[in-house]
Amino acid sequence: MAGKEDEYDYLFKVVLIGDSGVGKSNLLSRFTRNEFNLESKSTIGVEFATKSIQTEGKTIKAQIWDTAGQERYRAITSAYYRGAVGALLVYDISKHVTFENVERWLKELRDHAEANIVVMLIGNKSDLRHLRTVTHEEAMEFAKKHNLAFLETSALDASGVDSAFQRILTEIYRLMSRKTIAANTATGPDLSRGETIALSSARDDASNRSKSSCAGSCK
Ligand SMILES: Nc1nc2c(ncn2[C@@H]2O[C@H](COP(=O)(O)OP(=O)(O)O)[C@@H](O)[C@H]2O)c(=O)[nH]1
Ligand SMILES: [Mg+2]
Repeated sequence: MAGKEDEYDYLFKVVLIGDSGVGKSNLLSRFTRNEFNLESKSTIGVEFATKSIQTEGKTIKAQIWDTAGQERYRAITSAYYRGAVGALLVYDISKHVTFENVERWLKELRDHAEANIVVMLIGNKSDLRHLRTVTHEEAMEFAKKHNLAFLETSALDASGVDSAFQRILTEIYRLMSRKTIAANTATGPDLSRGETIALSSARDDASNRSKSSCAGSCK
């Protein structure tokens, strides 16, 4: 049934990446369900969750993909990145090694994701001030050098979480509308009526994957 919540102008696939334990699954549950879980469960079992936001007069439906713990073994498959237009690259401000590994995650993106994917660096667990090992300045400098947007968040106290998603989705939208204008002026199709572009395949892929990966194991 097509309810009101199913009406959107654009659907964007965004992936969560970063070391195990940095808070990816909790960022997703905080943003989409306003929930936080103190226990560390490496497998939460959702492949993705969705939430719609408004930006610049458009409704953007974000389809946010979470790993099921494969990052622990550096075994994320290319299907995870397929069709993704954004990535939140997460580290833990209280574990410096997770920040050091950001460089490896950027390489992973270069190898598996679309070249023009929008990447945002997220320093999560900002509530753990007393345990901080990655300074704001250090991360800011790194983000500048690599041309990434950067924000600190706390999935626990919810600070910065909505802003992070809002910012990456708005940036993706702006980038895409600039491209659409360029395509129109270069005899492209008329996309000014708010048609979804090129993401339907990602959507089909998503639902197929959900079905196949749930075969015999999901309740
Ligand atoms: N203090 C604090 N703990 C967090 C935060 N986000 C996640 N955690 C905890 O960190 C652990 C790992 O979180 P999880 O979301 O499973 O990380 P993932 O492996 O990256 O998906 C869990 O015990 C969470 O409760 C946060 O913002 N602040
Ligand atoms: Mg997780």
